[in-house]
Amino acid sequence: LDKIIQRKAEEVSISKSKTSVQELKDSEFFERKTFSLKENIKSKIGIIAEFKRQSPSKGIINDKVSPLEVVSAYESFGASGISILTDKDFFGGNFEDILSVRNAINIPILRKDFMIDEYQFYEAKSIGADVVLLIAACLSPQQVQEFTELSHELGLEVLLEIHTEEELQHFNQKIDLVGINNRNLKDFKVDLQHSVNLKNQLPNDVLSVAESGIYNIEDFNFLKEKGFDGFLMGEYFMKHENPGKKFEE
Ligand code: IGP
Repeated sequence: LDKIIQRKAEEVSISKSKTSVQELKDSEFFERKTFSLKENIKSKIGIIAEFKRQSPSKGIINDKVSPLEVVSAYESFGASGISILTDKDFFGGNFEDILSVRNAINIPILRKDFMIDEYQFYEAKSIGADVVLLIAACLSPQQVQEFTELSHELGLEVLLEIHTEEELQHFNQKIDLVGINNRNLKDFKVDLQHSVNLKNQLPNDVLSVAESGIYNIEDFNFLKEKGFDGFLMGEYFMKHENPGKKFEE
């Protein structure tokens, strides 16, 4: 994670030198009205289906399919929202993956990246994202608060990702959704019961999302029964030749 953050800081400083915040504000998508993931989690099945080509833990998952075909299928089979990785170096994503699908679907898109600088929130809005991920392990509670306020000014919702009890401190009332990562980003181990225990320490009225390592219907049903509102799933769909088809099943 430290390595990713370090690389991300370099990437952001390069982007800043190439494109100003004003130029981002001038983009076609900057003024658009965003879709609400909060609303869609409540009104639909709750699955946030992810487009992910590769990851540090799994290597290449699927590099044969296009974002447009995959996310259109996710939408048509009832996904509440879409998650798209925009990190290039570690996850093989890019902005084009969001830009190329934005006008084709009518459900919220989460820009999945490592957000460490204000600039990236303007960027997220300019490429057509509706929601951003804030990873507690990369940020101070103060930063989470500030980035949440900025996101709301831009019309973006915030999904705060936590994994440990200490990270509960990063929660504040303005946050839209709390994601509990079933996977430890340090050793990649998945522990669903750990997530349930953490969830039980959150205020009751907060929308919760179980993230990662949901590999079968039993996992999904277990988490649903324990009260999770949302389910962020990537590999389960992406490792199939036809990820949208997998969703349908
Ligand atoms: C999806 P999975 O195990 O279903 O492919 O996981 C998603 O939760 C995972 O990609 C993820 C992630 C992250 C990726 C969760 N938090 C933070 C990058 C950064």
